Amino acid sequence: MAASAQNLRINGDRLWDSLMEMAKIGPGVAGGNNRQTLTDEDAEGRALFQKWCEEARCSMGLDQMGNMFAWREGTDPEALPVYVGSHLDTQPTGGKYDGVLGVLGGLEIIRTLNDLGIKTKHPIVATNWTNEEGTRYAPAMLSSGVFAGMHTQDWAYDREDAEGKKFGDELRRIGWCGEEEVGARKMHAFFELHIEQGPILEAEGKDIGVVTHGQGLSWTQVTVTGKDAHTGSTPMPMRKNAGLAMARILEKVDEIAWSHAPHAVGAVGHIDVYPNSRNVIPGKAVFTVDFRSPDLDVITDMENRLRVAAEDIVDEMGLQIQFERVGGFDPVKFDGDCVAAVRGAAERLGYSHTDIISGAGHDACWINRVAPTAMVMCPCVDGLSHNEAEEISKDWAAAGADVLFHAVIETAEIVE
Ligand code: HGY
Ligand code: MN
Ligand code: MN
Repeated sequence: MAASAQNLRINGDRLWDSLMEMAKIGPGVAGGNNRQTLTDEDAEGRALFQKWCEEARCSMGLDQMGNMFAWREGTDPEALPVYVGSHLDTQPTGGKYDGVLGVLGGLEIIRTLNDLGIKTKHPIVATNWTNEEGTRYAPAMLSSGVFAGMHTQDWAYDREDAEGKKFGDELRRIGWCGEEEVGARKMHAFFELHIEQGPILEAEGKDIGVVTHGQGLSWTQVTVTGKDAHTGSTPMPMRKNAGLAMARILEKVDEIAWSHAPHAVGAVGHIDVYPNSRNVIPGKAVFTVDFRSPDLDVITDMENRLRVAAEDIVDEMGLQIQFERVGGFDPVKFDGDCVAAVRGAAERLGYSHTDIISGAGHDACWINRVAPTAMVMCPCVDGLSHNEAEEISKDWAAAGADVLFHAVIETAEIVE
């Protein structure tokens, strides 16, 4: 990269102000955000992102999964674009930065190039992927998954939320269903800036995570069926308690994950008990087991052992059980050249950095299957995320966006 470009920096104040402005949309109850996918709040956040992109003289593309693509022209009409983005949807008790930092970091690159009057050979496209979180509609990374050919659009449209509302209906209801075929776009490369959502970078005093790999994920929805009965008058030996069976299975999830420590994790975050009445023994329990590891064999072992343990538990209690795989992806190795561009940018800019494996899933994990892809991470306070108290520093946000900026313009090639 030309010496003149070495010192280019994004505008950290403008990035921070945009983060705080976006955070006002779909506020949580404790300082974070509840801007779940395909809600009116999501629609409002999309509109604000579109407004900012149009002010930055981008043209906005929208595909049939609601993925948003803000296009900044390059000088070579034949050159494939460099895409850069993440997601604007949040968890119900989400933070202000998970996903949003990556989308607005991409926009900040375009704003900075406009300020400096810099042209690039390849177009640059700031991107918002619909429903990364997978909280209202499983699985996570749904729309980047359709884009990468991992799910069909029909299957995605049929996904239902807890109230039985279908994804496709809700996307049309909020007015963000585009005409463009999903996945038709071809990319020169894709970069994603994301908070680490774990404690490593902060603990090691590093400003930048150079993400070489992403751990794999497995989501299995388990349904245990027993029998509703009176909690007072039903003798203990006669009970078919699905809630109790679930509790015993959750213990097994934890035990199995610990057996693969330190490179595996497991938990159950989604639990529904029916009829969920104080004086009715639950006749049904539905819950999702989330297993993760950088090693696919470990994930498969955890899935198999849990199934055997859960079947033993319900057999002994005289209950029934069903398993449904509702999400997952194999461990990911990001593109060597893109990872080198990230690492080189951190070194040139003088930011402390370390290679890291992403503990969380990201849209980049799917896009990596259809385009050269890499990620940049910044620390987050106490490694906390998927919690309204999620926090980063303004300096961390700027450092991450600076490294993203240099990796992107190196790949998009500045035209002198
Ligand atoms: O589940 C994940 O890892 C991501 O935050 N959706
Ligand atoms: Mn995220
Ligand atoms: Mn998240």
